[in-house]
Amino acid sequence: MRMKAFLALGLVLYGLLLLHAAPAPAAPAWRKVPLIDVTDLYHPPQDPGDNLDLIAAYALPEVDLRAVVLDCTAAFRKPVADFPGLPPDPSGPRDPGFIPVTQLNCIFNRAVPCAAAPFQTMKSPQDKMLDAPAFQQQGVELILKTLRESPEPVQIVCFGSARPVAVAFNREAKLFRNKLKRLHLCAGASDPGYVEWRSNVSGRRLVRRADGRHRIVAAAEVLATDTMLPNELRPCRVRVNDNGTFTWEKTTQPTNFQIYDRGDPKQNQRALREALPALYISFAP
Ligand SMILES: [Ca+2]
Repeated sequence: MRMKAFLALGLVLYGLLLLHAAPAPAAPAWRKVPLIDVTDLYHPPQDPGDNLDLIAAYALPEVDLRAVVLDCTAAFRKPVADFPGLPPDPSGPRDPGFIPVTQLNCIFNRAVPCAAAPFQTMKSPQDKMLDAPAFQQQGVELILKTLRESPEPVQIVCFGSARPVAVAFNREAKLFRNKLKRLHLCAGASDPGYVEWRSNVSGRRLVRRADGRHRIVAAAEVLATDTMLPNELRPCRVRVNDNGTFTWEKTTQPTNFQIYDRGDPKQNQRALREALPALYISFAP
């Protein structure tokens, strides 16, 4: 995932997080998690992580995927992408990933609605982007429609920039307060360096089996001989810098913020390199 619009949106992101008066309780194991997937998925592909994230949203039985919102940025639609702060990328042009979403709807026999969000950056943290072209309004409207029509609060995973969510919030903040259960942001950067944390796979555990293999398994499938690797949301305090970086620390005090704690990053990376392919191979549409 690229930093892109995060740099200008820090205050909005954390304003959104503040919507939650208290951490939401985990959904019962028998109940699917209603979910909106906001992704900077392009076609042709740009970052294969977005394709794999979306496959997981379709394939995991714990997830009820309600909508896909394509968060694409104008600079990446050019033959040579020229987003400020990133090296020129001559492998374009790219467009919103409607084709891979259509392929997944076919493969998984689903009809998940999909729409594109605005391509331009917000003019201010309060921007509702009502002046964006009609085609690009549809992603924002799809978020609001999905929240509005859901009988239960919905979770949003955000693997692109937070722009579509921020704009939707700016338009209907009350709806978000009533219908957004949890917003999972892959955003910003924390010390040391740029370590990016991906959203958890709901209700699953990353384990090292007795024979040394790493696997992502349902909680009920954890064996007594398994070693559980850290992979939990922890209450934290956050300090955001103007350039989009942030620092955080665990807290036992009341807080609206949580962060994924995965222990030693290198150990986690080694485990996921083995466990993630095994998880994807297990998917059977
Ligand atoms: Ca991404």
